[in-house]
Amino acid sequence: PQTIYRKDYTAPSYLVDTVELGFDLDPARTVVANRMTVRRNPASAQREIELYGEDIELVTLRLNGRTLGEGDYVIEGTLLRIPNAPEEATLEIETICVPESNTTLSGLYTSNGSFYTQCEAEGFRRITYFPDRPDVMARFTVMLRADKDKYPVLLSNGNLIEEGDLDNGRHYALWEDPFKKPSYLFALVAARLVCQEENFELADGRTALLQVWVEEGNLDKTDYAMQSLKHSIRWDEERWNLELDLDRFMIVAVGDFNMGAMENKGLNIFNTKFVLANPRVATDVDFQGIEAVVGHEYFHNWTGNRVTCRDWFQLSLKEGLTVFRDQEFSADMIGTNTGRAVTRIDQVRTLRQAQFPEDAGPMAHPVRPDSFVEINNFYTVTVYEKGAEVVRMYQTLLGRDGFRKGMDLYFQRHDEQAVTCDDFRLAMADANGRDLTQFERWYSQAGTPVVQAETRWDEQAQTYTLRLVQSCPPTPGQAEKLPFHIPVAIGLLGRDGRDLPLTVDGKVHGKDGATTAVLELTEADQTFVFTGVTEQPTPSILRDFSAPVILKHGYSDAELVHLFSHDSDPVNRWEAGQRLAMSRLLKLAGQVAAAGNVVDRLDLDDTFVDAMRKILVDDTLDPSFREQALLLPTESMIADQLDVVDPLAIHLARQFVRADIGARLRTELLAQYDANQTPGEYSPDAESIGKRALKNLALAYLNAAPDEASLALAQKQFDGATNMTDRVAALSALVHARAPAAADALQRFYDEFQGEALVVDKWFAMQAAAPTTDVARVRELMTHKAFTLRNPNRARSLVSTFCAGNAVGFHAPDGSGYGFWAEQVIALDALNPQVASRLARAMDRWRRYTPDLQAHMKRALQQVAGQAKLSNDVREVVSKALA
Ligand code: B3K
Ligand code: ZN
Repeated sequence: PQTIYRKDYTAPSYLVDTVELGFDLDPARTVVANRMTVRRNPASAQREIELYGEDIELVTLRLNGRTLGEGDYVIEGTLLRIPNAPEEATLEIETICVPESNTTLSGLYTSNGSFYTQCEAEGFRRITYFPDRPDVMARFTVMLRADKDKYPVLLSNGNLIEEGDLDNGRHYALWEDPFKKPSYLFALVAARLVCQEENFELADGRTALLQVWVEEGNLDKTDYAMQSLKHSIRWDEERWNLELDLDRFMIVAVGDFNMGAMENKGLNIFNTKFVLANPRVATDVDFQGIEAVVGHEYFHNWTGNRVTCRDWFQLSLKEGLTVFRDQEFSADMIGTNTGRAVTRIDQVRTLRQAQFPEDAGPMAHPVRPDSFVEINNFYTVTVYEKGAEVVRMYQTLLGRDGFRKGMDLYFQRHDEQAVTCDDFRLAMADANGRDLTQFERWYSQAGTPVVQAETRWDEQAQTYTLRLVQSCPPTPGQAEKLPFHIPVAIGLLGRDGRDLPLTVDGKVHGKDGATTAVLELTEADQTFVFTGVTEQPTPSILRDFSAPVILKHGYSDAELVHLFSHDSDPVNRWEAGQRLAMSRLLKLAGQVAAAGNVVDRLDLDDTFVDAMRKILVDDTLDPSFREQALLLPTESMIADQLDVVDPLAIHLARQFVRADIGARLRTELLAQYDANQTPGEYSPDAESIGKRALKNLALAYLNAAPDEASLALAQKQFDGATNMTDRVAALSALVHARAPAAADALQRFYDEFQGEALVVDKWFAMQAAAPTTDVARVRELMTHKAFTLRNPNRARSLVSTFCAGNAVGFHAPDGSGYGFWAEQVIALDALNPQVASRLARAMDRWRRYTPDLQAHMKRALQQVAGQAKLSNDVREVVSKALA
């Protein structure tokens, strides 16, 4: 496979003004007629028309009415070139594709007998020949023709112009998108669906028709998506002054989908997982996911669609920015300070759980990558979540108002253009009169920066000196790194736990009561001096996680307990607890490993348990915050701190801590379990979600070292649950406690919900993640009648959850987990390379495991790499892992 480099970018040779597409939809043979007007791009020296096509049969190709024959054009792989083309031309292309056998779910495919499309990144070329690249933006008109009985609903982008009946039981619909767009935003749906709809008044007085389309039996699960859509529209108007630019906005849910959702202009297509919800089938986390993803896709209408990417290396331009926007949306929807902080804590957890490991592994890449083999492999936590952190840092550096000015300038300059990350950065710089040249390194350098802090209080001079030293480890292709421009938000706590006033390098902060200063670390080694510091402070560094870095500071336990008890910044307050927990977990994991993975004579100190107790019972704190504060770092976060990873030792150590907390805080946990019940009608508001989270965490701790009473509590909750959140929490407690009643509960759960695909996914996932589950059990589950590899959600629920979410089972000492992984990657790759490639990444960090495991892992990777027939997607991942 060929590597594509950012530095090789050239402008498109021809531009497309209009595209008229005609579809005769048939699962076995869909005929696509494409008529487009093209003209030479003055910005290009190239004189050939370049079109892409993949897995489609070319029937005819006409240029200005003349049918082209062999010799008039050249097809090499996916590229079709027409040399000697005139300045302007009308191209007419007829192609055939076979949606029902398209298992890749890219391009035009069928799901449960209906038609759907997914074109980002390069799926449009699987529908027709086209300059399928994001910097070619055209106006689309789409005629859909299909059997009326089987496909009563015909949808595409933009506005419905006309619809009617044809002969032979067929009907048609004509759609026109008033905005020019890149081909990756094209979509069509032809299906048997029903919708919830509503007319919604926009800020400027216009009315838009909002629709949520689902299969017949799911109309009782569309309320929350509709509500989230309305909230999203309002929020974009209020916070950014951005309006819906169409008369109609549609969301369609489909059961077979590679990702979460897709922002096609005016016709968002969603994985059912991010649309369908009611209290019976969806958990609090599902409701939150729906709000975030509905928001995300809607916000793309401006950040992605109106202003799009010049090329796929710029992906984070739209994704990092849109993730930042959906994060801010979710935070604003909660509104309270603690609520916002809890969403921020969730973001930090995601970064540490998934992005830091990616940044330290063989697939590490900058937020704006320099090269790729398969672009679909670069829809990563780095491009999305680290990209969002980069956007957030502008806001931290420029302030909310300054950031808003930058956004306004960005839209003013680039509306209806395809631009780069540099364009965004320049809009931020110019709108604020700032030089953000150095900030560019956040886009170009991979790896997680490490910031080492040293502090010294001078009692005589009443000064407090903070020295920050930054470095960044090498990543593939980047041995040396230059210093980043890092906003470091800091506060100083006095002995009484309150924030001290701040004067840094002569600049007084906190005149307006603010006790956090944003320092700008730009050098490799830089010192900041606080004056007027009358007592030895405890530093609260990197408040609100002001930069995606690893902060090292030699905190004592006493300082951490002080921060954990008092820090006015909830994120750093949580962070102090995580540091306390991590040091214990690392020590215990070492002891377990040294004892040959036996849990023997381990001990958890009172300092830690008391600190946890204090937070647990502090009723002045929101339950949602207490839940976060009591959650231990995950096994993979612990693994990330170790040079040699022994997954079983980590698991045993963490289980020991959970069980010990469960036993020693028993009374308090029971009290919180009772105090945080949410009787009455289920509501997914932040306060209720927080209570359920704390209550269910208490249940999990109580069942980490279960006695009869805690098992009975879980059983009682399972039997009496009136919502899915409480039901799965109870079931999971039973399963993880290896309760004798677990098998029966699992069976009852399945029997009750077997008609709900998304709940069946939960059923598989819960078993896949259970520490009692080994490869043999997963294989057994794969023979279940409800299992199929063809549905991405189902494949992920069992196979990916086991490989990426069950360290004990997956890393079995005999290597059986890795053999299973290789087998499934190969099987999935033949069906759906994108899903296979995600699974392939479970082996990314194989070099960090114990020597025996490493050897097994290497063999499994080589087995996959040795396949003669492999997609570019999987090939890129395994060869980078082995490199
Ligand atoms: N932009 C899409 C992702 C498409 C992925 C293609 N492999 C969803 C999103 O980020 O909103
Ligand atoms: Zn997105």
